[in-house]
Amino acid sequence: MVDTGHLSLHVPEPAVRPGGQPDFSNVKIARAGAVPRPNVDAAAEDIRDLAYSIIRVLSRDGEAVGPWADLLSDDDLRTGLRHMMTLRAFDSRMLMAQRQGKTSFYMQHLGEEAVSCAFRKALNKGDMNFPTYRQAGLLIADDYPMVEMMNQIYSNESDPLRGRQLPIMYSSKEHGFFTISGNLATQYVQAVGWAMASAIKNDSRIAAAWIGDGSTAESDFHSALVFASTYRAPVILNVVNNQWAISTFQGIARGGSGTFAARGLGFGIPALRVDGNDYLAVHAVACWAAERARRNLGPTLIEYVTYRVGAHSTSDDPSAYRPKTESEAWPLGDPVLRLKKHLILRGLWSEERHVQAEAEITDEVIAAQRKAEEHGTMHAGGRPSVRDIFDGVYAEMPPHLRRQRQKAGY
Ligand SMILES: Cc1ncc(C[n+]2csc(CCOP(=O)(O)OP(=O)(O)O)c2C)c(N)n1
Ligand SMILES: [Mg+2]
Repeated sequence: MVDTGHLSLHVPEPAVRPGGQPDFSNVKIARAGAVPRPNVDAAAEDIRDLAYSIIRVLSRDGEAVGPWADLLSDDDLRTGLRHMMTLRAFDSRMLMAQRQGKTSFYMQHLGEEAVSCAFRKALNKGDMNFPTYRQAGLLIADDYPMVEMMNQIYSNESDPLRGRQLPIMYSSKEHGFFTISGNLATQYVQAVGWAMASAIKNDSRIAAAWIGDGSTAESDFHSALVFASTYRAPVILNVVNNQWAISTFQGIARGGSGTFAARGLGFGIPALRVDGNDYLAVHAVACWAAERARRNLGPTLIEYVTYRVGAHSTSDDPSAYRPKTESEAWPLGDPVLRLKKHLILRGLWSEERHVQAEAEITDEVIAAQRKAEEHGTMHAGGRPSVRDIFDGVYAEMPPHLRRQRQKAGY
């Protein structure tokens, strides 16, 4: 045995630092249409390659090609574009509202709109998402009222969560959107548990777990995979690889596994890697995984390859840790522009209609904002009652809390 006496740790470094030339040569991109579409009952070991490639439908020219194309109608596609544009407009107004002091905090989806918007369309009513803070498209694409989202962001008197959650941590049982937890990765075990419960009850509803690249380093992620694998839980295990976890590049959490999708293989879970900026590909892959779950074939792990174009949150400044022009160099493009191009190519859309739709959507968002602001913002107008702090946790309030509530005057 060789003993050099000079051990050292390997600490992965991002390819470029601020001031450098953006470089995505590490992102190996398969040609659109090149990756096969296996049967949904394929075994994980028979489709290993799919965890290392990237499933894509939209070509550079905007055509939908290959075996993962052709699931959506013309109307579905136009609606999908509208959802992504709405999420983008919503983000832009709420970022502004945060700068105006109307809320303390906001997190945007810029560049990642296709992931949550297209995924939602693969689920049925009654299915349950366990999202992170970057999947508001699940609500938008399910027609959850924007006013309710804004009421939550403002923590105003109409906030459905009564001021008890950080802004953007929505919750809606009816819309299949489980309460967001600020403690990353907890939702992964919850999703698998919920899916197991659904199977135990012989129900037909499935669950979707959501996590970011960075948070897969948490042990909850791995525990969830063990249970999903052992009990073949009807769950879709989503990993959104947007290249960054605040200031930490994805190479840290990924470690030596090559891709995040490959994590599934060690657990015997079929794993797919998909172009997260391709609305059609995301939808097709999500449908494949949903069908597996519904047919009781067990879990699927999906890695969405995308890029976080904006700052992590309103408390972050990415110029401190990545080149300012990095997003322009991102090779998978912009999800809104790519779907727009596809629709125009097929004669279903035009530049004029796009401009008009943008104006209509902005009006809708502003109208929702006005309505929400009638019920107050962070510093002005109506707010939830202090009494609400004490409600909604215990079915029967314990004596010490009752005493605290009395002390507070409620
Ligand atoms: C258990 C836990 N650790 C750390 C944090 C602080 N934190 C909030 S977001 C974040 C980065 C998460 O990155 P990623 O999982 O890639 O998701 P993304 O923000 O890119 O969507 C961190 C470290 C937290 N909220 N919870
Ligand atoms: Mg991330």
